[in-house]
Amino acid sequence: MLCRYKFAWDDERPFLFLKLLMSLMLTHSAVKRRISSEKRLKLEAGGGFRMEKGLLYRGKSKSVYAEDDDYTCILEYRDSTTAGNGAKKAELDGKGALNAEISSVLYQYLEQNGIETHFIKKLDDTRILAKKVDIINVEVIVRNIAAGSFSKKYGVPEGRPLKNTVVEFSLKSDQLGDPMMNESQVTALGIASQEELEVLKKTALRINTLLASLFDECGMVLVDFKLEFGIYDGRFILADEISPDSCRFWDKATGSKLDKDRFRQDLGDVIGAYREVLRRLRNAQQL
Ligand code: ADP
Ligand code: AIR
Ligand code: ASP
Repeated sequence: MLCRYKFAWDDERPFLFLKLLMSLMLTHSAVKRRISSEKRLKLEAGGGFRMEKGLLYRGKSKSVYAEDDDYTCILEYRDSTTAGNGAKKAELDGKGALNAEISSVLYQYLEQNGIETHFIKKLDDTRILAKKVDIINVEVIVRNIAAGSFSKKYGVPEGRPLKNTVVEFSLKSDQLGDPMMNESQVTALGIASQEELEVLKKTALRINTLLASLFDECGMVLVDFKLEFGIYDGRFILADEISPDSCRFWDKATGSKLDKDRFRQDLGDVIGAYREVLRRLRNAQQL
């Protein structure tokens, strides 16, 4: 019967059929979109459909809350600790408060030295008020001494000084394991332009100089660290945190690790080390 059907331009039946098919397809994709956005909210807010009031994002160790305006947000530092992009997890009593304080002290020091950061003020032990930024999807890693993934990837013994400071970029993606990217990959994906990368590198190196000097005064070697930048009012500013969770610090005299490697490598007394970092920073003349 279908074979005998003859099409005529004034016959509306095929068009009615097409219209029906299209509306079915549109309904299907709208439902799919709704389900996937609900799934995303559920994942980002930590697994429950009922979201905590004002919660914009629940990360592995911090939560971001909305403020009444569009320009600020509240960052809450939690005790949750992860390594290997979430593969290993623990709750470490007091870590949130220690990181909130260490990061606040360091961001105020950077501000005093001409680096614009998202830090506005500390609200209480674990929460800070920050400028709300659009995070750039690359992590900027600065290395002074070989350690961690650099040592592993290139077969270099941990602790070997590097002939020049290394600046690396990696895609901010837990699912993909934060893969390292070269500059042409960052620009090819439209994450940042070459000019913007130059600004990020220059700022990261300036931050390295400032922090290395401060930590040296505190009897610690700044081995490496990770930075995140965001766009605020059309400018790149430093966001996220600088803390023992995002840096490697070694005691200058003994080489003892005073950062999240204690958790990653099961060295014990993680909180004792973080407390020691804060104690030394509080005694620093430069602050
Ligand atoms: P992750 O997202 O890797 O699990 P966190 O647990 O630290 O990391 O979550 C905090 C999130 O908040 C991060 O994704 C970070 O990029 C984002 N963030 C940090 N500072 C700001 C800010 N000022 N404005 C908006 N988002 C921010
Ligand atoms: N880092 C990278 N991703 C998340 C974090 N916190 C930090 C590490 C380390 C530096 O970046 O804490 O200070 C380099 O990490 P890695 O694993 O590449 O050697
Ligand atoms: N920041 C990542 C995590 O929290 C990677 C790491 O620190 O090992 O899992």
